[in-house]
Amino acid sequence: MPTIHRLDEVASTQQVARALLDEGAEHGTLVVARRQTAGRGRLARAWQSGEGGLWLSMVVRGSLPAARAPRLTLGAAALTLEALDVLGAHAAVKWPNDLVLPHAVPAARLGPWRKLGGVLLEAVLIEPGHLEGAVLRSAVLGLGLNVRTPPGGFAEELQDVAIALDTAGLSLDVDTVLGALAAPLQTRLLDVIDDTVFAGTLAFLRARSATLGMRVEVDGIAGLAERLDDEGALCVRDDGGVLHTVRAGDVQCMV
Ligand code: BT5
Repeated sequence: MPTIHRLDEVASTQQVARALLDEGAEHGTLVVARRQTAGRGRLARAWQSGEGGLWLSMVVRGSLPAARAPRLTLGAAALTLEALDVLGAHAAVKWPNDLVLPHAVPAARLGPWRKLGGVLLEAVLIEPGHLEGAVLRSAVLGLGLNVRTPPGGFAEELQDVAIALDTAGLSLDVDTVLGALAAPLQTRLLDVIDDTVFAGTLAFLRARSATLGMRVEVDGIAGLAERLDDEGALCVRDDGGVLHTVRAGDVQCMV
């Protein structure tokens, strides 16, 4: 199995994994840190990552059309749900990259959900293509999961956003969660390049979606999150009946 680098404190495991990738690390090399001082989400948003969470990044080497790169985010989310199922936590995916747990009190943006974790895919090498289009050759896949609520609770701005597995009654340590997730990510993530495997991933995600059937706002479009298309894009029907296909974005669930 590829190496798992366990570190104490880093700025971001994404940076460390990127450096390892640049040095030639093989696909599946994992970096895990107990704490991050500059953990990040998409669009340079901050990711709070004190002790008590699983903060990991994986070196990804493969070959898939760049337009299909979102498959990796969706595939990682599905593998995470499967691993959590085995541990006894039944999470859902808020399209495209949020892992969420249900919550009794509706909140702005998340509706009846709270964020347990998130997936972050950062492409490293995309080769321009000719007939077939650009090809993704390498990337760093990040995953953050709140396992235990930080002592004193989450930061003020995450009060109505974040949740940890312990709140759902699961008292696990971070290593147990890593143990359930590492091998599936290392050995199965790239399977989604295969159309048949990805169709299965999508079927699973449709059944475990926190988004489908909800009233949402995404990319300035408000409407009903109707379905995921064959590439995992979100199809939203606006109030005028027009169907919009959204390939990436931030979904706000209406309360
Ligand atoms: C994500 O971004 O959800 C992807 C998060 C990926 C974090 C991992 S940890 C290991 C690796 N190393 C890194 O530096 N990053 C990856 P996004 O969809 O943009 O969501 C970011 C938003 O989530 C923030 O703006 C906050 O609202 C919220 N947030 C921040 N920290 C959180 C936490 N610990 N738990 C729940 N929500 C959080």
